[in-house]
Amino acid sequence: MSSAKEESVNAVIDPATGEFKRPAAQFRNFISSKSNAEFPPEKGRYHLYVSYACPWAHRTLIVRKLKGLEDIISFTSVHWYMDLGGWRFVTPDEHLPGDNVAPDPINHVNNVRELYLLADPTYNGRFSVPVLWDRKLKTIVSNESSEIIRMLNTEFDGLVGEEFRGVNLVPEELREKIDELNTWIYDDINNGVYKSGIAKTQEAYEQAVTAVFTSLDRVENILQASSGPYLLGSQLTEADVRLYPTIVRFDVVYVTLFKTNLKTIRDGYPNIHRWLQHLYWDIPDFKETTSFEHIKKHYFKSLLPLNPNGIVPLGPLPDIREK
Ligand SMILES: N[C@@H](CCC(=O)N[C@@H](CS)C(=O)NCC(=O)O)C(=O)O
Repeated sequence: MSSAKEESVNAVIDPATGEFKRPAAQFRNFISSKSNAEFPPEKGRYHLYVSYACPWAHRTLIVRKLKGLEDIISFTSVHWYMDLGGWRFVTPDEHLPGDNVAPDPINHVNNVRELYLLADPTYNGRFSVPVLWDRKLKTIVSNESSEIIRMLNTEFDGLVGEEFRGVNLVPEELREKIDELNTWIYDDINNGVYKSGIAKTQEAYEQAVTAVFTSLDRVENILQASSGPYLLGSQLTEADVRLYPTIVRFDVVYVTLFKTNLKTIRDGYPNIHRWLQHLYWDIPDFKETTSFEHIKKHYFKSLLPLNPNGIVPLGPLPDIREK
């Protein structure tokens, strides 16, 4: 018998092949500093709704900090538990770890679904995070993390402190290389772990898990040959930011829950491991946006078809090794 939860996971499974297919996001507006833009950059106007557990939302929290946007764009994280009703905000009496895990301070709704319906009562897509909300027009600017981080990277430079104007995660001379890395890292690693974990046939799983490890091998070689600590040498770029949320979840969640268990990062990929430890321990923006409690509880307790009793593994310990 298939539970309602399984049906919700089945909604994105290709019935012919058993493969997981992630549907495209539907709110695709851009904040722009060009004159007469519908969504101009403004201090205090935009709010990010995220989950600390979600790797796509995690990117937006990292870029918000790297770009010095903490006083310009506020944020709220939902509860780590995503049930059949989707993501919900905590109630005033619930106290979870992490900054800004709070009841919705802007729209005072109970859950992310209600937020989407405020923006568009006819909306019939997925109720996903992250959501970039416009307080002024009371609508969703974007629910696509890859585009949100591009806006944060460039469009607020007139408002951020001087030291952050020089931070450019997609410098023009590296843009092509970043886009190329992003494409296969998204398909095979960021989304690849989900394709492995949610596959409904042995073939779909094996194909996905093979792609995950082929591409991790490729990342390992790139980092080994790199002239600096990052994927593209001495400069931290968007490609590192987009890879990090998956790698930091890899050993603690994906290896067990998603069966991506041919190797671990900590014992199988010395260069990726060193890169991960550097980002986590040396650049506070990465550690401060990483909550292993939200991450582990979310995956092991919300994706119940994969872990029916909702038991959260104690290991691996530590979550991430000291350098
Ligand atoms: N295209 C989106 C994908 C975001 C996404 O899939 N978020 C997941 C959580 S990790 C979600 O909110 N899922 C809820 C749902 O599909 O109902 C992005 O990158 O922003």
